[in-house]
Amino acid sequence: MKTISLLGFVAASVVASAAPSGINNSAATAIKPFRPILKHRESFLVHEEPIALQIQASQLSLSDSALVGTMVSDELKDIGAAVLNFLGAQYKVPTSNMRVTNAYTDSASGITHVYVVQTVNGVDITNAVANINVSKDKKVISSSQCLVAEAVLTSVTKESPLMQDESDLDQAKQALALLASHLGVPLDKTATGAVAAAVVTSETSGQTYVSLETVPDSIAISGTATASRAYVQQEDGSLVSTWRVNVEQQDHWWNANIDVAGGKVISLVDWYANSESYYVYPKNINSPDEGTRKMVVDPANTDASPKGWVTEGSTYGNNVWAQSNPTGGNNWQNNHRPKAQSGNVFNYTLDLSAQPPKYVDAAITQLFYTNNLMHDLSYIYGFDEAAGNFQDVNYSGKGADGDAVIANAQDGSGTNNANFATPPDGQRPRMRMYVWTITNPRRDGDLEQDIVAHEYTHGISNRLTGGPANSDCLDYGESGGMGEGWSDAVANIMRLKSTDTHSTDLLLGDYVYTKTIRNYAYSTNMRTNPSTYKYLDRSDYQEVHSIGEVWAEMLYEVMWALIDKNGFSEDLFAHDLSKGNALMLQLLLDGMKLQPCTPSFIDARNAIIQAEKNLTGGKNACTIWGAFAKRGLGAKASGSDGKTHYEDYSVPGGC
Ligand SMILES: *[C@@H]1O[C@H](CO)[C@@H](O)[C@H](O)[C@H]1NC(C)=O
Ligand SMILES: *[C@@H]1O[C@H](CO)[C@@H](O)[C@H](O)[C@H]1NC(C)=O
Ligand SMILES: *[C@@H]1O[C@H](CO)[C@@H](O)[C@H](O)[C@H]1NC(C)=O
Ligand SMILES: *[C@@H]1O[C@H](CO)[C@@H](O)[C@H](O)[C@H]1NC(C)=O
Ligand SMILES: CC(=O)N[C@H]1CO[C@H](CO)[C@@H](O)[C@@H]1O
Ligand SMILES: [Ca+2]
Ligand SMILES: [Zn+2]
Repeated sequence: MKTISLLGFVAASVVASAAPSGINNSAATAIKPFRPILKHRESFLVHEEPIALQIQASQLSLSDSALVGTMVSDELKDIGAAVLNFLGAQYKVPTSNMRVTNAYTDSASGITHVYVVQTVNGVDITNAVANINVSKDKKVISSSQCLVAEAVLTSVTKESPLMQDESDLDQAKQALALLASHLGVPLDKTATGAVAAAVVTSETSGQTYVSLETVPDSIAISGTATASRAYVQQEDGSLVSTWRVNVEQQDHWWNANIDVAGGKVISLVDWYANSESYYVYPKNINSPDEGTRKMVVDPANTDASPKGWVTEGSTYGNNVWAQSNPTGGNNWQNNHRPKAQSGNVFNYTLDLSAQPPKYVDAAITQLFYTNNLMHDLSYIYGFDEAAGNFQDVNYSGKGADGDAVIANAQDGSGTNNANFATPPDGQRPRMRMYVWTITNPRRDGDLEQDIVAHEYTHGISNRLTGGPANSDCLDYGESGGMGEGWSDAVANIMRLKSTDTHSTDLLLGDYVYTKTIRNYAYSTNMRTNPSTYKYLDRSDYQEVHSIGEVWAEMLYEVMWALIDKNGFSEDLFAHDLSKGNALMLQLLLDGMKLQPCTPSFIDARNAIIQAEKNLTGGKNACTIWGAFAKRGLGAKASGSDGKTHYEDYSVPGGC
């Protein structure tokens, strides 16, 4: 493994050590909400022909408990009753086994929303629900439901829904104890015995539940919890009788369903916004030069990061551990990380007129955010677990795990640079971001997306070229140069805006360095950026960053040619491959997987052409050839490391 830096002219002084051992497994063990994924859940139905409800004013003999309480008008009650009849007829389920939990008419749209839950033995089946939308003229315009079939309902043994005796109170306590173990704060027998339990009837809802008192603080901050009877349908639609236990902790408010007989937690919901918020420069703002920070809520992509980005309350999670490292040393596990406010809110002051150490928490947050963005984006485009990506836990079971990125903000081992070290799959890569001394106050690379994107892309290209286990494929010469080039190219794709045109030039590192850190701006104008294939023969173009600049410029041409032909996607995360910029990113990653170890420019170009052929059947082949040919890497170009590079400006026959 070697450490690859952003710039050629500053050598990185510290070589990354092998993956540290003894890593905390907390990313894997954090308590996360879950629920049965119902196989029979019906997707949201919009009724093209709205279905008229049979409203029979006040004539339906529904028991009071089937309708919501005092806030509901007679008209809503009639609609509610008619909705229950509609569901009963439509899905062949007994209306006596349903109740309306809410019904209200939206004052703007005039649509009435009716929410229904199924019941058995007078107890709610918490996840057997239906939502029905009713138009002003009392027609069902749309609906969704995951109701339990009648046969399942009748199979449930009759039992008393009310908790009247000692054995019920005891079960409620056992349910609390089972939840406590699940939450990692077990209650022993004595502590369970010390919990006081009593049956209470709510004055507002009339519902009966067990109130649990003298609960240890570790489980419930208030010392109290509640438990009530419920049923839950499992993935296959069968029912399990549960206790629904509600406890509030410091940073969570759990509502759990516990199968006491089976000794396990069936579902777990966190009423605390199970969310993550970051006050950061969002993905369309490359640096402080382009705009201000915003609160970004729940940015994690659910395919790429199904359990979110944050493990718990600080800047570490399954994809990246971000921390400061002012000494520049090799330790990182116990380095400083900002602590989030309750509910994973990361919001720290950033005064750009101060020196970077003054805003280190904002910097670490930004670095954490951008690394996770890179993880999710590259995952969507095929740098996933099987392809050797960077994750502590590989949810698919594919690829090697235990290799989330170590990302050091304001690392003290250097200045005016950044670097990334990529060991093989299963070992942690390390990103080090430095402070830049060009300006006063100094500027922090953590705040500049193109720099972080450049570094992360070293990880992508190294793991994808030659397979996840081989990190030795992009070492020096043309392949090492293209390693730099792909990193600039991905940074460019990410920062391009819908308002940009051919006359927009992109300057890598322009926030920290105040101008481009490369020889030329990235531009489709031959005068602004004259780089061509022949440059690889120049004595001043033997260093990887210079070679990479030529490659990135060619890719910049390809990107624009694809955008010209196919249009621009505002959101790369939508993975809309019919658009030029998204297609470009896809072809780059696909090409990396196809190309050989230590590829030449010609190999890498051919891999991109082949990837495109495989993806679209070659619809853009001539477009891509044209863009490469513009910079001298046309059909008859030849050359490789140690050999003369012959330019060619032609495209293959047939184009
Ligand atoms: C109707 O209800 C569904 C949930 O079942 C909801 O997602 C949808 O937005 C509602 N439609 C209208 C038109 O209000
Ligand atoms: C490791 O986990 C423990 C709790 O299990 C936690 O206190 C500690 O901070 C974790 N280490 C890191 C580096 O976050
Ligand atoms: C961020 O925190 C500051 C206080 O430090 C607060 O004034 C501001 O409203 C918060 N911003 C957001 C978007 O929550
Ligand atoms: C070719 O494309 C198909 C989908 O069109 C994809 O499944 C396959 O992985 C691709 N193969 C290569 C070698 O890129
Ligand atoms: C090859 C490898 O390490 N696979 C692991 C992927 O992750 C799963 C779950 O974390 C492990 O069980 C596998 O061993
Ligand atoms: Ca991995
Ligand atoms: Zn680099």
